[in-house]
Amino acid sequence: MSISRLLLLPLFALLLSACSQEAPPPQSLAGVSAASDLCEIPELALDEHSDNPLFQPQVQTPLKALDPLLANVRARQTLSLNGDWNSIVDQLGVGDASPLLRGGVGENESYGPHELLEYSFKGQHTLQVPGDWNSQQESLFWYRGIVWYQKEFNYQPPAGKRVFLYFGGANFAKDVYVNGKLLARHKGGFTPFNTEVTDYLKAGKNAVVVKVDSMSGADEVPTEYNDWMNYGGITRDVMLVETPAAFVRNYKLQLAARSDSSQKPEGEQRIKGWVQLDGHKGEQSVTLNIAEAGIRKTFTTDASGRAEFEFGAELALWSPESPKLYRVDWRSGDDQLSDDIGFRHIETRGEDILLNGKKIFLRGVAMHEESLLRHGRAANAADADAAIAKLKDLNANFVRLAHYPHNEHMVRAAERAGIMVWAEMPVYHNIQFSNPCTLASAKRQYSELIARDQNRAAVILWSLGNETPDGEARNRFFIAMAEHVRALDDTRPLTAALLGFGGMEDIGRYIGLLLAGEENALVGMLTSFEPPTITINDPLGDVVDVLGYNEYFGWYLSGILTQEMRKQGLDVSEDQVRELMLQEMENFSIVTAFNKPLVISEFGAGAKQGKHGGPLEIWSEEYQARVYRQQLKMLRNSPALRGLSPWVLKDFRAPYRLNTDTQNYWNRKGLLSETGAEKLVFKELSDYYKRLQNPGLLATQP
Ligand code: GCB
Repeated sequence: MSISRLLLLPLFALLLSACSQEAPPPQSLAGVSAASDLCEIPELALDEHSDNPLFQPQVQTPLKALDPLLANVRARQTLSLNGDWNSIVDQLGVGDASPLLRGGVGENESYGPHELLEYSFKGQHTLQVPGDWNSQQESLFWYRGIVWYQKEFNYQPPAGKRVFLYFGGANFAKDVYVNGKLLARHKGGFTPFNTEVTDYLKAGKNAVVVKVDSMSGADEVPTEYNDWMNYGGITRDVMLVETPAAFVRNYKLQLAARSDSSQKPEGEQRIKGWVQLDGHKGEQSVTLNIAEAGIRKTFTTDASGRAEFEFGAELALWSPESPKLYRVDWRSGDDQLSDDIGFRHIETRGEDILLNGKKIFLRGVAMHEESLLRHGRAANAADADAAIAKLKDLNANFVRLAHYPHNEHMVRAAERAGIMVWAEMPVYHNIQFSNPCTLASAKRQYSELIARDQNRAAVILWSLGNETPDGEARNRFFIAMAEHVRALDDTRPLTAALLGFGGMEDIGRYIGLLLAGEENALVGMLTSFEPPTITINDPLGDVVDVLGYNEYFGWYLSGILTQEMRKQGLDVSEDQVRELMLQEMENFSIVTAFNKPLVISEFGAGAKQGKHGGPLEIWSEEYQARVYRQQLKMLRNSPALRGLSPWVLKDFRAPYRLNTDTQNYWNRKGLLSETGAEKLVFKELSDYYKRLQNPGLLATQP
């Protein structure tokens, strides 16, 4: 083929087209926020059954809206509803209504020997809560749809107290019935919610029924089309939470952003925040006690129960080296609530990330919420401890909790262990960026996450999304999201994992010319060129504070380039391209069009643990380790680099991965196998991070 054709390789048209099925036409930003209420209209039951006389669709409307989230529920008096729940699989979605279902499964009717009722929880089907159904029953492994859950329990409602039913998370849409009444509806698989049940519980036997639908829908966050298993079910803790009639519902207690306290004396730390009561009458006083720091303050709320405050304090600051937490006690009337809270500053300045005013380098890894102790979703403190132990073995100080909010056990364990956290919303690839309901859903889920984690010093970054294709609607969506998140929390930088194709064609040309030069001495002699520079220029970079960037030069790119070169008539083998890519990668550099810190939020390669082979053998542990070695050398050329979270800690379930020989529906890019066995690459990365810990090395120059 001619060199000139090679120079014009449209290499990334291929990749771009995969991501560019643009959503409906853009709307004005004003329309986007104003229309969000529309999304609260309950969905009608399925019309496709309307010609079936036995199925009478009913509009099921919850009796009330969800109550604002209760903070730190595990520090309160609770009754756990974890354990075995009865279950009914409802593949056709008929459980909501039919004359033979007498109002639907949620009503939890019982029947006598002469009555016909076409559902019952009395069969032998149970599911463990918390837990996903896919990994509990073989017959449910691939199931995506509706399962009804039922739990009966004895309870004596405590006199004078209020009771809330709290869910740590359940995937995806839920209708919650208490003693036959539909009380609450929630959408979103990874954030907590609660509903007050004081008036709906009785002394003695009570029942909670939850309809869980694991299908999210094209207009939701996330959609169905993701590179991870859509684990369905009540995947996190469920409990009843008891409170006094008036109580502390939530609070924010963190150091003020430094810019915010710039008027204050140099070096003084300032705690800034708010407390929100529930059930109070008029103004009310609230006391905050942080005994170890000698802090005792009394605030008076306004009539809505809210008090805002800011005051100076002398505190030992939280950091990975010293993850100091203070016992914090709130008191108001009959209520008392304690928490363990760390205080630290996190900010960016130019290309640096500063923790407590000092430059840091994030030595991390990305992980999905999968247990290291068994198959399926991670759900409890033991799962969190197992993950933290591995992060420590890796000499990491940072974790990207991809691609959605992980459970609270994990975030709190990270905080105790001094692991900094990147928290993320599942705005993944292409969602309906122009749809106001999609934006409303993303905003609401972010509000729920912030309401849960705003006091966690470990959380240093709020990520808005992952690999979203550039476009006007997408940009407006993220501007609105960023505004929303910053209004709720201005103390943490925002990030997102960006796509960036600036420079990719240069890589193609560079590798192509080297190959052509190997074949043709004249080309080799006449060609002189510089190794490529990849420029991150996604306009989303303007919106966020820290630039995440995902790249797979040592993995996908060589395969794509080979195909493209062959299409252009160049007779190359994938081996040749891979070898050259791996040799040359260390000369590439990644720069950004923004004066902001860069975190390589993903890079990686697949390997089947136990498979060994030569340095070019795909799926071998050796090849994966080689990709890491070359990647790490390459990253020395990136002046803005301030952290890494390679993909990914452990092999994870992914129906996307159809190579039944080596993948078998697992994404094999883990440093650990699906059972937690270390691959060669684990040591490669842990040794590298060990070297970075060495104070003799400049933290920002790997
Ligand atoms: C990515 C995605 C991640 C995938 C990964 C892969 O860029 O962000 O969700 O799992 O690549 O393995 O291809």
